[in-house]
Amino acid sequence: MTISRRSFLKGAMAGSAASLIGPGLLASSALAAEGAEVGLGVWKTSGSHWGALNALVKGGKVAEIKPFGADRHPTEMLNGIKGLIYNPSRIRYPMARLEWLKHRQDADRTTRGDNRFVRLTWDAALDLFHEELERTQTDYGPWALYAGATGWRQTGQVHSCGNHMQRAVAMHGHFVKKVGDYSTGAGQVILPYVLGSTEVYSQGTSWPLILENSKTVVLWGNDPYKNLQVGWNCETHESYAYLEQLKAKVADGSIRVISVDPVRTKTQNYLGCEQLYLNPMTDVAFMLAMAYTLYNEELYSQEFIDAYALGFDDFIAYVQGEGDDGEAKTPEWAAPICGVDAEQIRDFARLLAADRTQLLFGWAIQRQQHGEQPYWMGAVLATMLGQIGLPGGGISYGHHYSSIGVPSSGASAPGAFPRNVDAGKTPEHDNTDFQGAASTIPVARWIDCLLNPGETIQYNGSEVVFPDIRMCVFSGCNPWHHHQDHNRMKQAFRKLETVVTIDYAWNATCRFSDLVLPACTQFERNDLDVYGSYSNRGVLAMHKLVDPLFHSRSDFDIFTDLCRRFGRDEEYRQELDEMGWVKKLYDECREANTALSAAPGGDEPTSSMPDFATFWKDGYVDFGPGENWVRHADFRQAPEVNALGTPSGFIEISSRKIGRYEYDDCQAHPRWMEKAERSHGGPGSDRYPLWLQSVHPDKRLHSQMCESEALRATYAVQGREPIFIGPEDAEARGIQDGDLVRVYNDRGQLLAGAVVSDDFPSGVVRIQEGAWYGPVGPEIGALDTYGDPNTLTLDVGTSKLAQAPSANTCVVEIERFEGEAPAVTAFGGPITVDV
Ligand SMILES: Nc1nc2c(c(=O)[nH]1)N[C@H]1C(S)=C(S)[C@@H](COP(=O)(O)OP(=O)(O)OC[C@H]3O[C@@H](n4cnc5c(=O)[nH]c(N)nc54)[C@H](O)[C@@H]3O)O[C@H]1N2
Ligand SMILES: Nc1nc2c(c(=O)[nH]1)N[C@H]1C(S)=C(S)[C@@H](COP(=O)(O)OP(=O)(O)OC[C@H]3O[C@@H](n4cnc5c(=O)[nH]c(N)nc54)[C@H](O)[C@@H]3O)O[C@H]1N2
Ligand SMILES: [Mo]
Repeated sequence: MTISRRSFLKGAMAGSAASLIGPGLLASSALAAEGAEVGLGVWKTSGSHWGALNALVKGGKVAEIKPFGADRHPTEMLNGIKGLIYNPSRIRYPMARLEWLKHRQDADRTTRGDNRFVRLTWDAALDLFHEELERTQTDYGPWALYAGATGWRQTGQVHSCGNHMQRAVAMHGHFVKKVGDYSTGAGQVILPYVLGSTEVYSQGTSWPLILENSKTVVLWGNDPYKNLQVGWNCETHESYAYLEQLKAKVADGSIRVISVDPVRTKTQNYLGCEQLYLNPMTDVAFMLAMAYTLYNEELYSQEFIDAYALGFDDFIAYVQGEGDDGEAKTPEWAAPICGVDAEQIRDFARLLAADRTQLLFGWAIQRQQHGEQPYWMGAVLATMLGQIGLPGGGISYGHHYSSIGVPSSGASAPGAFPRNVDAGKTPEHDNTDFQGAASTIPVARWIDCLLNPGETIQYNGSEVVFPDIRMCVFSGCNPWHHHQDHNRMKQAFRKLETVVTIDYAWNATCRFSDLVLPACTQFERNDLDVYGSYSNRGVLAMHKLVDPLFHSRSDFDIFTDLCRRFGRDEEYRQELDEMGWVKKLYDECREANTALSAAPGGDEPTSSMPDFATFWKDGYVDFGPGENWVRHADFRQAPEVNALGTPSGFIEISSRKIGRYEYDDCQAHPRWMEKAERSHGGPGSDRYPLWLQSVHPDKRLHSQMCESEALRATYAVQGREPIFIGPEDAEARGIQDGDLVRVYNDRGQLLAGAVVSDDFPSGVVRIQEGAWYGPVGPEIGALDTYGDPNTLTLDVGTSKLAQAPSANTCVVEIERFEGEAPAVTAFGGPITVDV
């Protein structure tokens, strides 16, 4: 790693002004003043999805990272940050794909993915980007351009990179956008029909009230101890203090925690709680049998249903066997499907009805085919139990995410750099003719769209006609990790004339692009963000730690320069520079909070935030803790006044509206439906008997940090992504811990390193999502050398309702890999060639 001369000189010169605070003091006081550098370097404040932090910068290089003082439960992933900045996969220069540079739209697209690229100057690269936008708008119009970025761009409200890309591209012309996301695609569409809001992104009942009131807590397909390590804003991990208290209550028997999960999770091992195993993807069968038990043993609350819900009769008729299928959903019916004894199903239903029960659902069970159903069914069970709106009762769909459940401060959070064209302005190409096709597509169906332009699909009660996309722009997302079935993606990408990617890491999306622009990381620019995520505990200064590495630039800078090419750079940045924006967002936030804290009746504020200079010097402003809160308490108190956002205002156990859509795969009430493929005796299990779950990684944020070498070394096996497998399945295949294995199905094949673990039952294996895709070559079907599970996953919509991703519906087979293994191709950047 070389340090640029510019940053070295800057460091050397800054050394003359003396200011030094010892690291010990910093860590305890959480303060980090902007200071000059001498001897031991200077500590600065910054923040990330992995946590707010303090960084020691020495000689123009980040030397050490420590958690922010307010973070009492920092994640080990902080150790990966230095390796995220300094690693061989950083994008150094603007690059163009060799074939594409020579022949542009006439280039051979079957070589896309061969990773051969030519280095460009910034001017040449941005000219090309602009030319391609021009050509696409002129030759085809807005329906040919897809710029619906979706992904985990780094923290920082000024540099929110998806906003930068979309604003700049929108100032040039209109384009196809997306609706929904990969996280909660099914949940956020079904739950508004049932509970009146997406629920998944809503604040949940406060942890202290759960700890105080719940007798039973059910973690349903939910691993918060693993997944709370990262947050959408700069985390401070306050939830972990509550998990610690929960652990104590499990130990002294005052709360029973049960994890309904095929796998023994990290949370379960931490809490020392119970596991209820069930076969993967069979939750709905299990839950229907619970409903059967609650109903027939009269353990449900008819009173609550009468007062707060609609559509129970149709649903219960189906459960009782009076529906169209004529089959009663008895525990004996469910047992062979879900692999749980009928008596155990009954006992579980009785337990939940016996006392105050909080249901805490994770998101993975809706990231599978028919993912709408378990979420709907969860709401139905909670309604039957009658505890919705009580402290420590009812259902939550978010306590594993971004500090949901930590009381919110109630302060006003800072805004962001705008995503859209300013009001009253129009784009350069103001053509809004999408040729009868949709201008917005369900996010997980974009590969279908590339493969089948003109086709009509159903989505959430309406029809979507796929546009004819020729050009894509990606920023702040890595679709070549996040989307399912990479070999199908290869086929689809052969249709694309131009693919532009802006990133700091040379991941597989760069490999499959035509033009790649190097952004800098968040640690190479100034910004600000919320800390605490959903707790909204305060505002954090994100001080630039070091200068942009190599030829990288901030997204702000890159897109200002792109807009200069059509004469609208000043409009783009609203005549402010980076620090101008940081200050503007801070000052607006300060104003809003001053107004908020004005004493009732008078206009004197009771408190106010310090001025910008003080904030920037101190590194943060603390809003103070929030107050406890109970989800849906207002609805329970006065259902007519505080009606839900459903069509009726009540909880909808059956939905007439959904029924009217007449979808076969999402009907008027929740139902059990067999999956396209399923382990444990389900379809396809004769050839591929193992369920592959691709859950969220313990030591990464998706694909972010996979390139961080020291961190990767703590989990990789023979340099490959681990695949977790139970002892029984390993032994049956002659696989030992540490062996290299080939994992395959009809869609693809990959190499991974076996980790044999008792946490995994027979028929269940895990590769964590976000492993970098590293195919041996551009051919369809090529072996993936590192182990991205999306080489193998199924690319179908959850149903016609949500059309969400079904990544967790996937079966595979595994064999020991014999012979000489090909080298890992995922890391280290492009193969640089001359024209
Ligand atoms: N099989 C399977 N697949 C899944 C999932 C699963 O459970 N199983 N989960 C899905 C879910 S829930 C999600 S949210 C998605 C996540 O999918 P993504 O959000 O696409 O994944 P990330 O790896 O976070 O990708 C973010 C990319 O943005 C880049 N980036 C970060 N900051 C900046 C910036 O400031 N500027 C620029 N230009 N680039 C930046 C990073 O380097 C990285 O390449 O994956 C989905 N895919
Ligand atoms: N460390 C870390 N934390 C993260 C992220 C990350 O990348 N890294 N990503 C963040 C993001 S973007 C998101 S969307 C969330 C994701 O949050 P989730 O989607 O909830 O998380 P997962 O880890 O994929 O899965 C949670 C649990 O579901 C179980 N499960 C899977 N299928 C089934 C099933 O059919 N039935 C049952 N009962 N259980 C099942 C798995 O075994 C696992 O224990 O996490 C967030 N937190
Ligand atoms: Mo997500």
